[in-house]
Order: sequence, then C-alpha cells, then structure tokens
Amino acid sequence: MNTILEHIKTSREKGDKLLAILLDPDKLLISEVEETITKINQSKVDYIFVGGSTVSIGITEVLVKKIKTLTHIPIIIFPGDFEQVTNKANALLFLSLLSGRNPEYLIGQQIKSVRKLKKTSLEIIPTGYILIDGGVETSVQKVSNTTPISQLNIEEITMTAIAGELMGKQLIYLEAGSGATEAVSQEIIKEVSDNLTIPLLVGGGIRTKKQLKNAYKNGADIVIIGTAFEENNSILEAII
Ligand code: 1GP
Repeated sequence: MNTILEHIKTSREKGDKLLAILLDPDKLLISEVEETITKINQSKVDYIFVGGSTVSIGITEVLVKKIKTLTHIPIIIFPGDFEQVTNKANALLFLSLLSGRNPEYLIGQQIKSVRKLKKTSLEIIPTGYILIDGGVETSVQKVSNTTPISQLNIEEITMTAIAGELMGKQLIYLEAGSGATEAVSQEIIKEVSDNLTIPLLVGGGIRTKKQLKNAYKNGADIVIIGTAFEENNSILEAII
C-alpha cells in the first residue's frame, strides 16, 4: 500500500514539490466548506491539512467528514492538541515541539492521544516541529508557552532539526507560525535541508509565488499555506 509518507519520500527523491493547504476548523464555517474545497480541487494541491492551535472539541471531526465528501485529496490532521485527533482523516502529523522546552508539547499531549490512536487506522507520521520567530507572537507560541528560535540562530535551528531526524522523526516542519509577518528565511530552509535526509515541511507567512518558489528551490519538500488562502481563496490560481 502506498502510504502518504511513502508518497512524500518518493516525491522528494524525484524532486517533485508538494503543496498543502491548512484549514483551521475554528475559522472555517461549515457553510463555506463546499466553496473552499471546490477551489482546492481546481488547484494543484497535494494535501489538505486540518488543525489549529485552539479548536473547540469535536469540530475537527465534523469538518474532516464534510471535506471527505467533497474531495479525494488526502486529509492530514495537523493537531494543536490531542482532542483534534480523528480517525476520519487519512493521516496524522504526530508532532513533537522540538524547539520548545515545555514537556506537555514534547511528550504530554502525545501520551494523551495514545488510547484514541490505538483504536484508529490513521497513518501516524512522527514529525519534529520547530517553531521559529515569525515576527509576531503566534498562537502556537501562546498556546504552547514556548519561545520560538530566532531566525538569526541558524545553528540551533539546524541542530534541532538534525536531532529530530536522529530521534527517528520522519518529517521536519519549520514553522514561523500562522500569520507570521516573516516567513522562515531562505537561508534557514537551505541550511536545514542540506543537513537532513528526511523530507522538510515549511509553513507560516507564505503568501506569494516568489516565496513559494524560493522555499522549494532551497529545499522545502512541502509548503503549507493557511492564512493567505483563508483571506482569499482565489490566491492559489495566482501563486501556483
Ligand atoms: C501554520 O504553517 C502554517 O501552522 C501556515 O501558516 O497561516 O501563515 O499560512 P500561514
């Protein structure tokens, strides 16, 4: 069976770049889902990520079920907490916030999710999540109560990513935070990518075709776009 992780790895080997759109259940109204997914279906989107830092209990599953009736694009849960785990999706980014020093987001939430995960057939993808200063205080920072790594500290970002790979993570996600005013710099993407053998995800503050192209050029395998699409769901036509 071709798993999502295998697809990501194969794409990396072939140099195919992937795009994910992030939908936040707390922001997207159910009445808007159909139009939103129609736009996504018309574009070259590889994955739909669903998740947010502060999502009311139960609504992630409702949203995922609705999306599934409208598309064949794989849905990947990108959870802000264990309550967002639902077996209605195709896969779960099993995140560990490696940049932070808050045990709750390194291992606590993961433990809380185990009972549910044991009962699901979700593909679980161990992912090292690295929060980088995106110029504004983001929800991830507030909710996780952790300090992002400065964009100037490329050494620490790179060593954190490598440590993640050595710990067995299958993906590394460089995150400037939703709505970041400064996306992860090209220099950071390049340095981290050059030092990893696993796929690299980059998100936070990406709004333009130029940013997207540069992120891919410097080694991002998957770029995640949330806010720019939320604000204008016709943006994909312009930037892909
Ligand atoms: C946030 O990386 C994602 O977790 C997407 O960020 O909303 O800024 O596109 P934006």
